Amino acid sequence: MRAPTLGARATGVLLANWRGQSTVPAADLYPHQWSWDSAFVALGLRHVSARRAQRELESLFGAQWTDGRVPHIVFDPASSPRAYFPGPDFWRSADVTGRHRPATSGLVQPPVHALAAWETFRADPATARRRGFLPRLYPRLRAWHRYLTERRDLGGTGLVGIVHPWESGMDNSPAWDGPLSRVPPVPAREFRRRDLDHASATERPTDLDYGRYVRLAADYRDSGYSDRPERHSFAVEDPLTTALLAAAEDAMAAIATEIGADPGPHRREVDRLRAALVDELFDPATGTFPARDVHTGAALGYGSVAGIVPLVVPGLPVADALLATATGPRFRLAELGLPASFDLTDERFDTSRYWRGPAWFNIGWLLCRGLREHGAIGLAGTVRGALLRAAERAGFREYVDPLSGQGHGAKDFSWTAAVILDLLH
Ligand code: 2M8
Repeated sequence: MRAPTLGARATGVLLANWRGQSTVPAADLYPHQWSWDSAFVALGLRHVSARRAQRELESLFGAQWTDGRVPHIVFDPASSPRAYFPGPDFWRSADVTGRHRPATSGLVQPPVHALAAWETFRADPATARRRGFLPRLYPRLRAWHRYLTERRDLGGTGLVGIVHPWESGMDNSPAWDGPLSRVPPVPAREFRRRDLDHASATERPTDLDYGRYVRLAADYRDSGYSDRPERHSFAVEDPLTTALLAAAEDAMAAIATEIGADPGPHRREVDRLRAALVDELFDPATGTFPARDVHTGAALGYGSVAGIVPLVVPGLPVADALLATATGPRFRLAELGLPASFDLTDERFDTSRYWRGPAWFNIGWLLCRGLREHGAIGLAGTVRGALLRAAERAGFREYVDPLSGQGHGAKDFSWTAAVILDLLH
């Protein structure tokens, strides 16, 4: 018998991680629904079952708060409350939402959802139209984006801000070391990490990082999830979140056109967000978009790959500078194909510790899209080929060493399988 193809194996992972209404990122390490994971999952799942991909996004938006926020975790009541820390008892979302089911966290994650919704629609317009997929999701997506632009403009500059490293999706990126160092950690004895039951401590954030994550999340919860910047010891204007919102607004223009709404406001949002990014964050000297600390004004993380992901924004006027950064010594993208999550030449670069260097498949997918968007077709092909080869060799790992391709983190990781499946189509 012939070995199953890469595509068949990717499909197998998505089927195994499906929980009836949504997909878990990884069975043991992440046994609930995560916000941006679901968006990437939908991008792959649409090739397996367009209906299931639609459900993935609908179930996530079913947990949306009345203020518009889409929580970063939606807890699966079928999974033990102790399977993941911090679990539902920590976040106490019902105190704010008044709803006990579903229990959620109160943080958010990068807004890739409208883009995923549009791509999901395109995979099977007939089923989507029959189910009223886009007309039902559109007002929810609008409320989500409004939450980000109104409540999360923490610096008053038009950029989108985050109040916790978990919101960046790139939890322990060296970019956050500075602002995080000001946060008094909760002592490690006061909480029990569950991630270390399933993953090697050398590949995860440290206990000190976790103590600070817990402090920030507890303070946010205790403030009733208030978004006033002075309430937050960690407040950062984030290029990844802002760029993905711009790309999402571009998708919203397409969605609006499809359902007979006015695409104009969405196009203007793309223009506004693009201008805010370029005017406020772009650094010509380093050819990248560093994040910015709202409290000190300091530029953070010139080395984060988040600074080149704004290539996904259509019509970005500084795309050439980002391309030069991507292919220069700090990322060596043309040579490696795999996108390091942090500057290879920085002393904090680490080949195997989570978001401090390893290459991630969702970031690779976003870069492929952004490179194509700006005409760098050859480089997009190089990245695609490297991602496929890495998955072929290492399996659907959570992340890989960008230099050797060796796999790390969770196995059978959903978004890895999903974006690989999408890249095969
Ligand atoms: C990681 O983050 C969670 C917290 O949200 C964790 O470490 O427990 C990050 O890689 C994040 O980007 C991802 O969405 C999540 C689930 O895959 O795991």
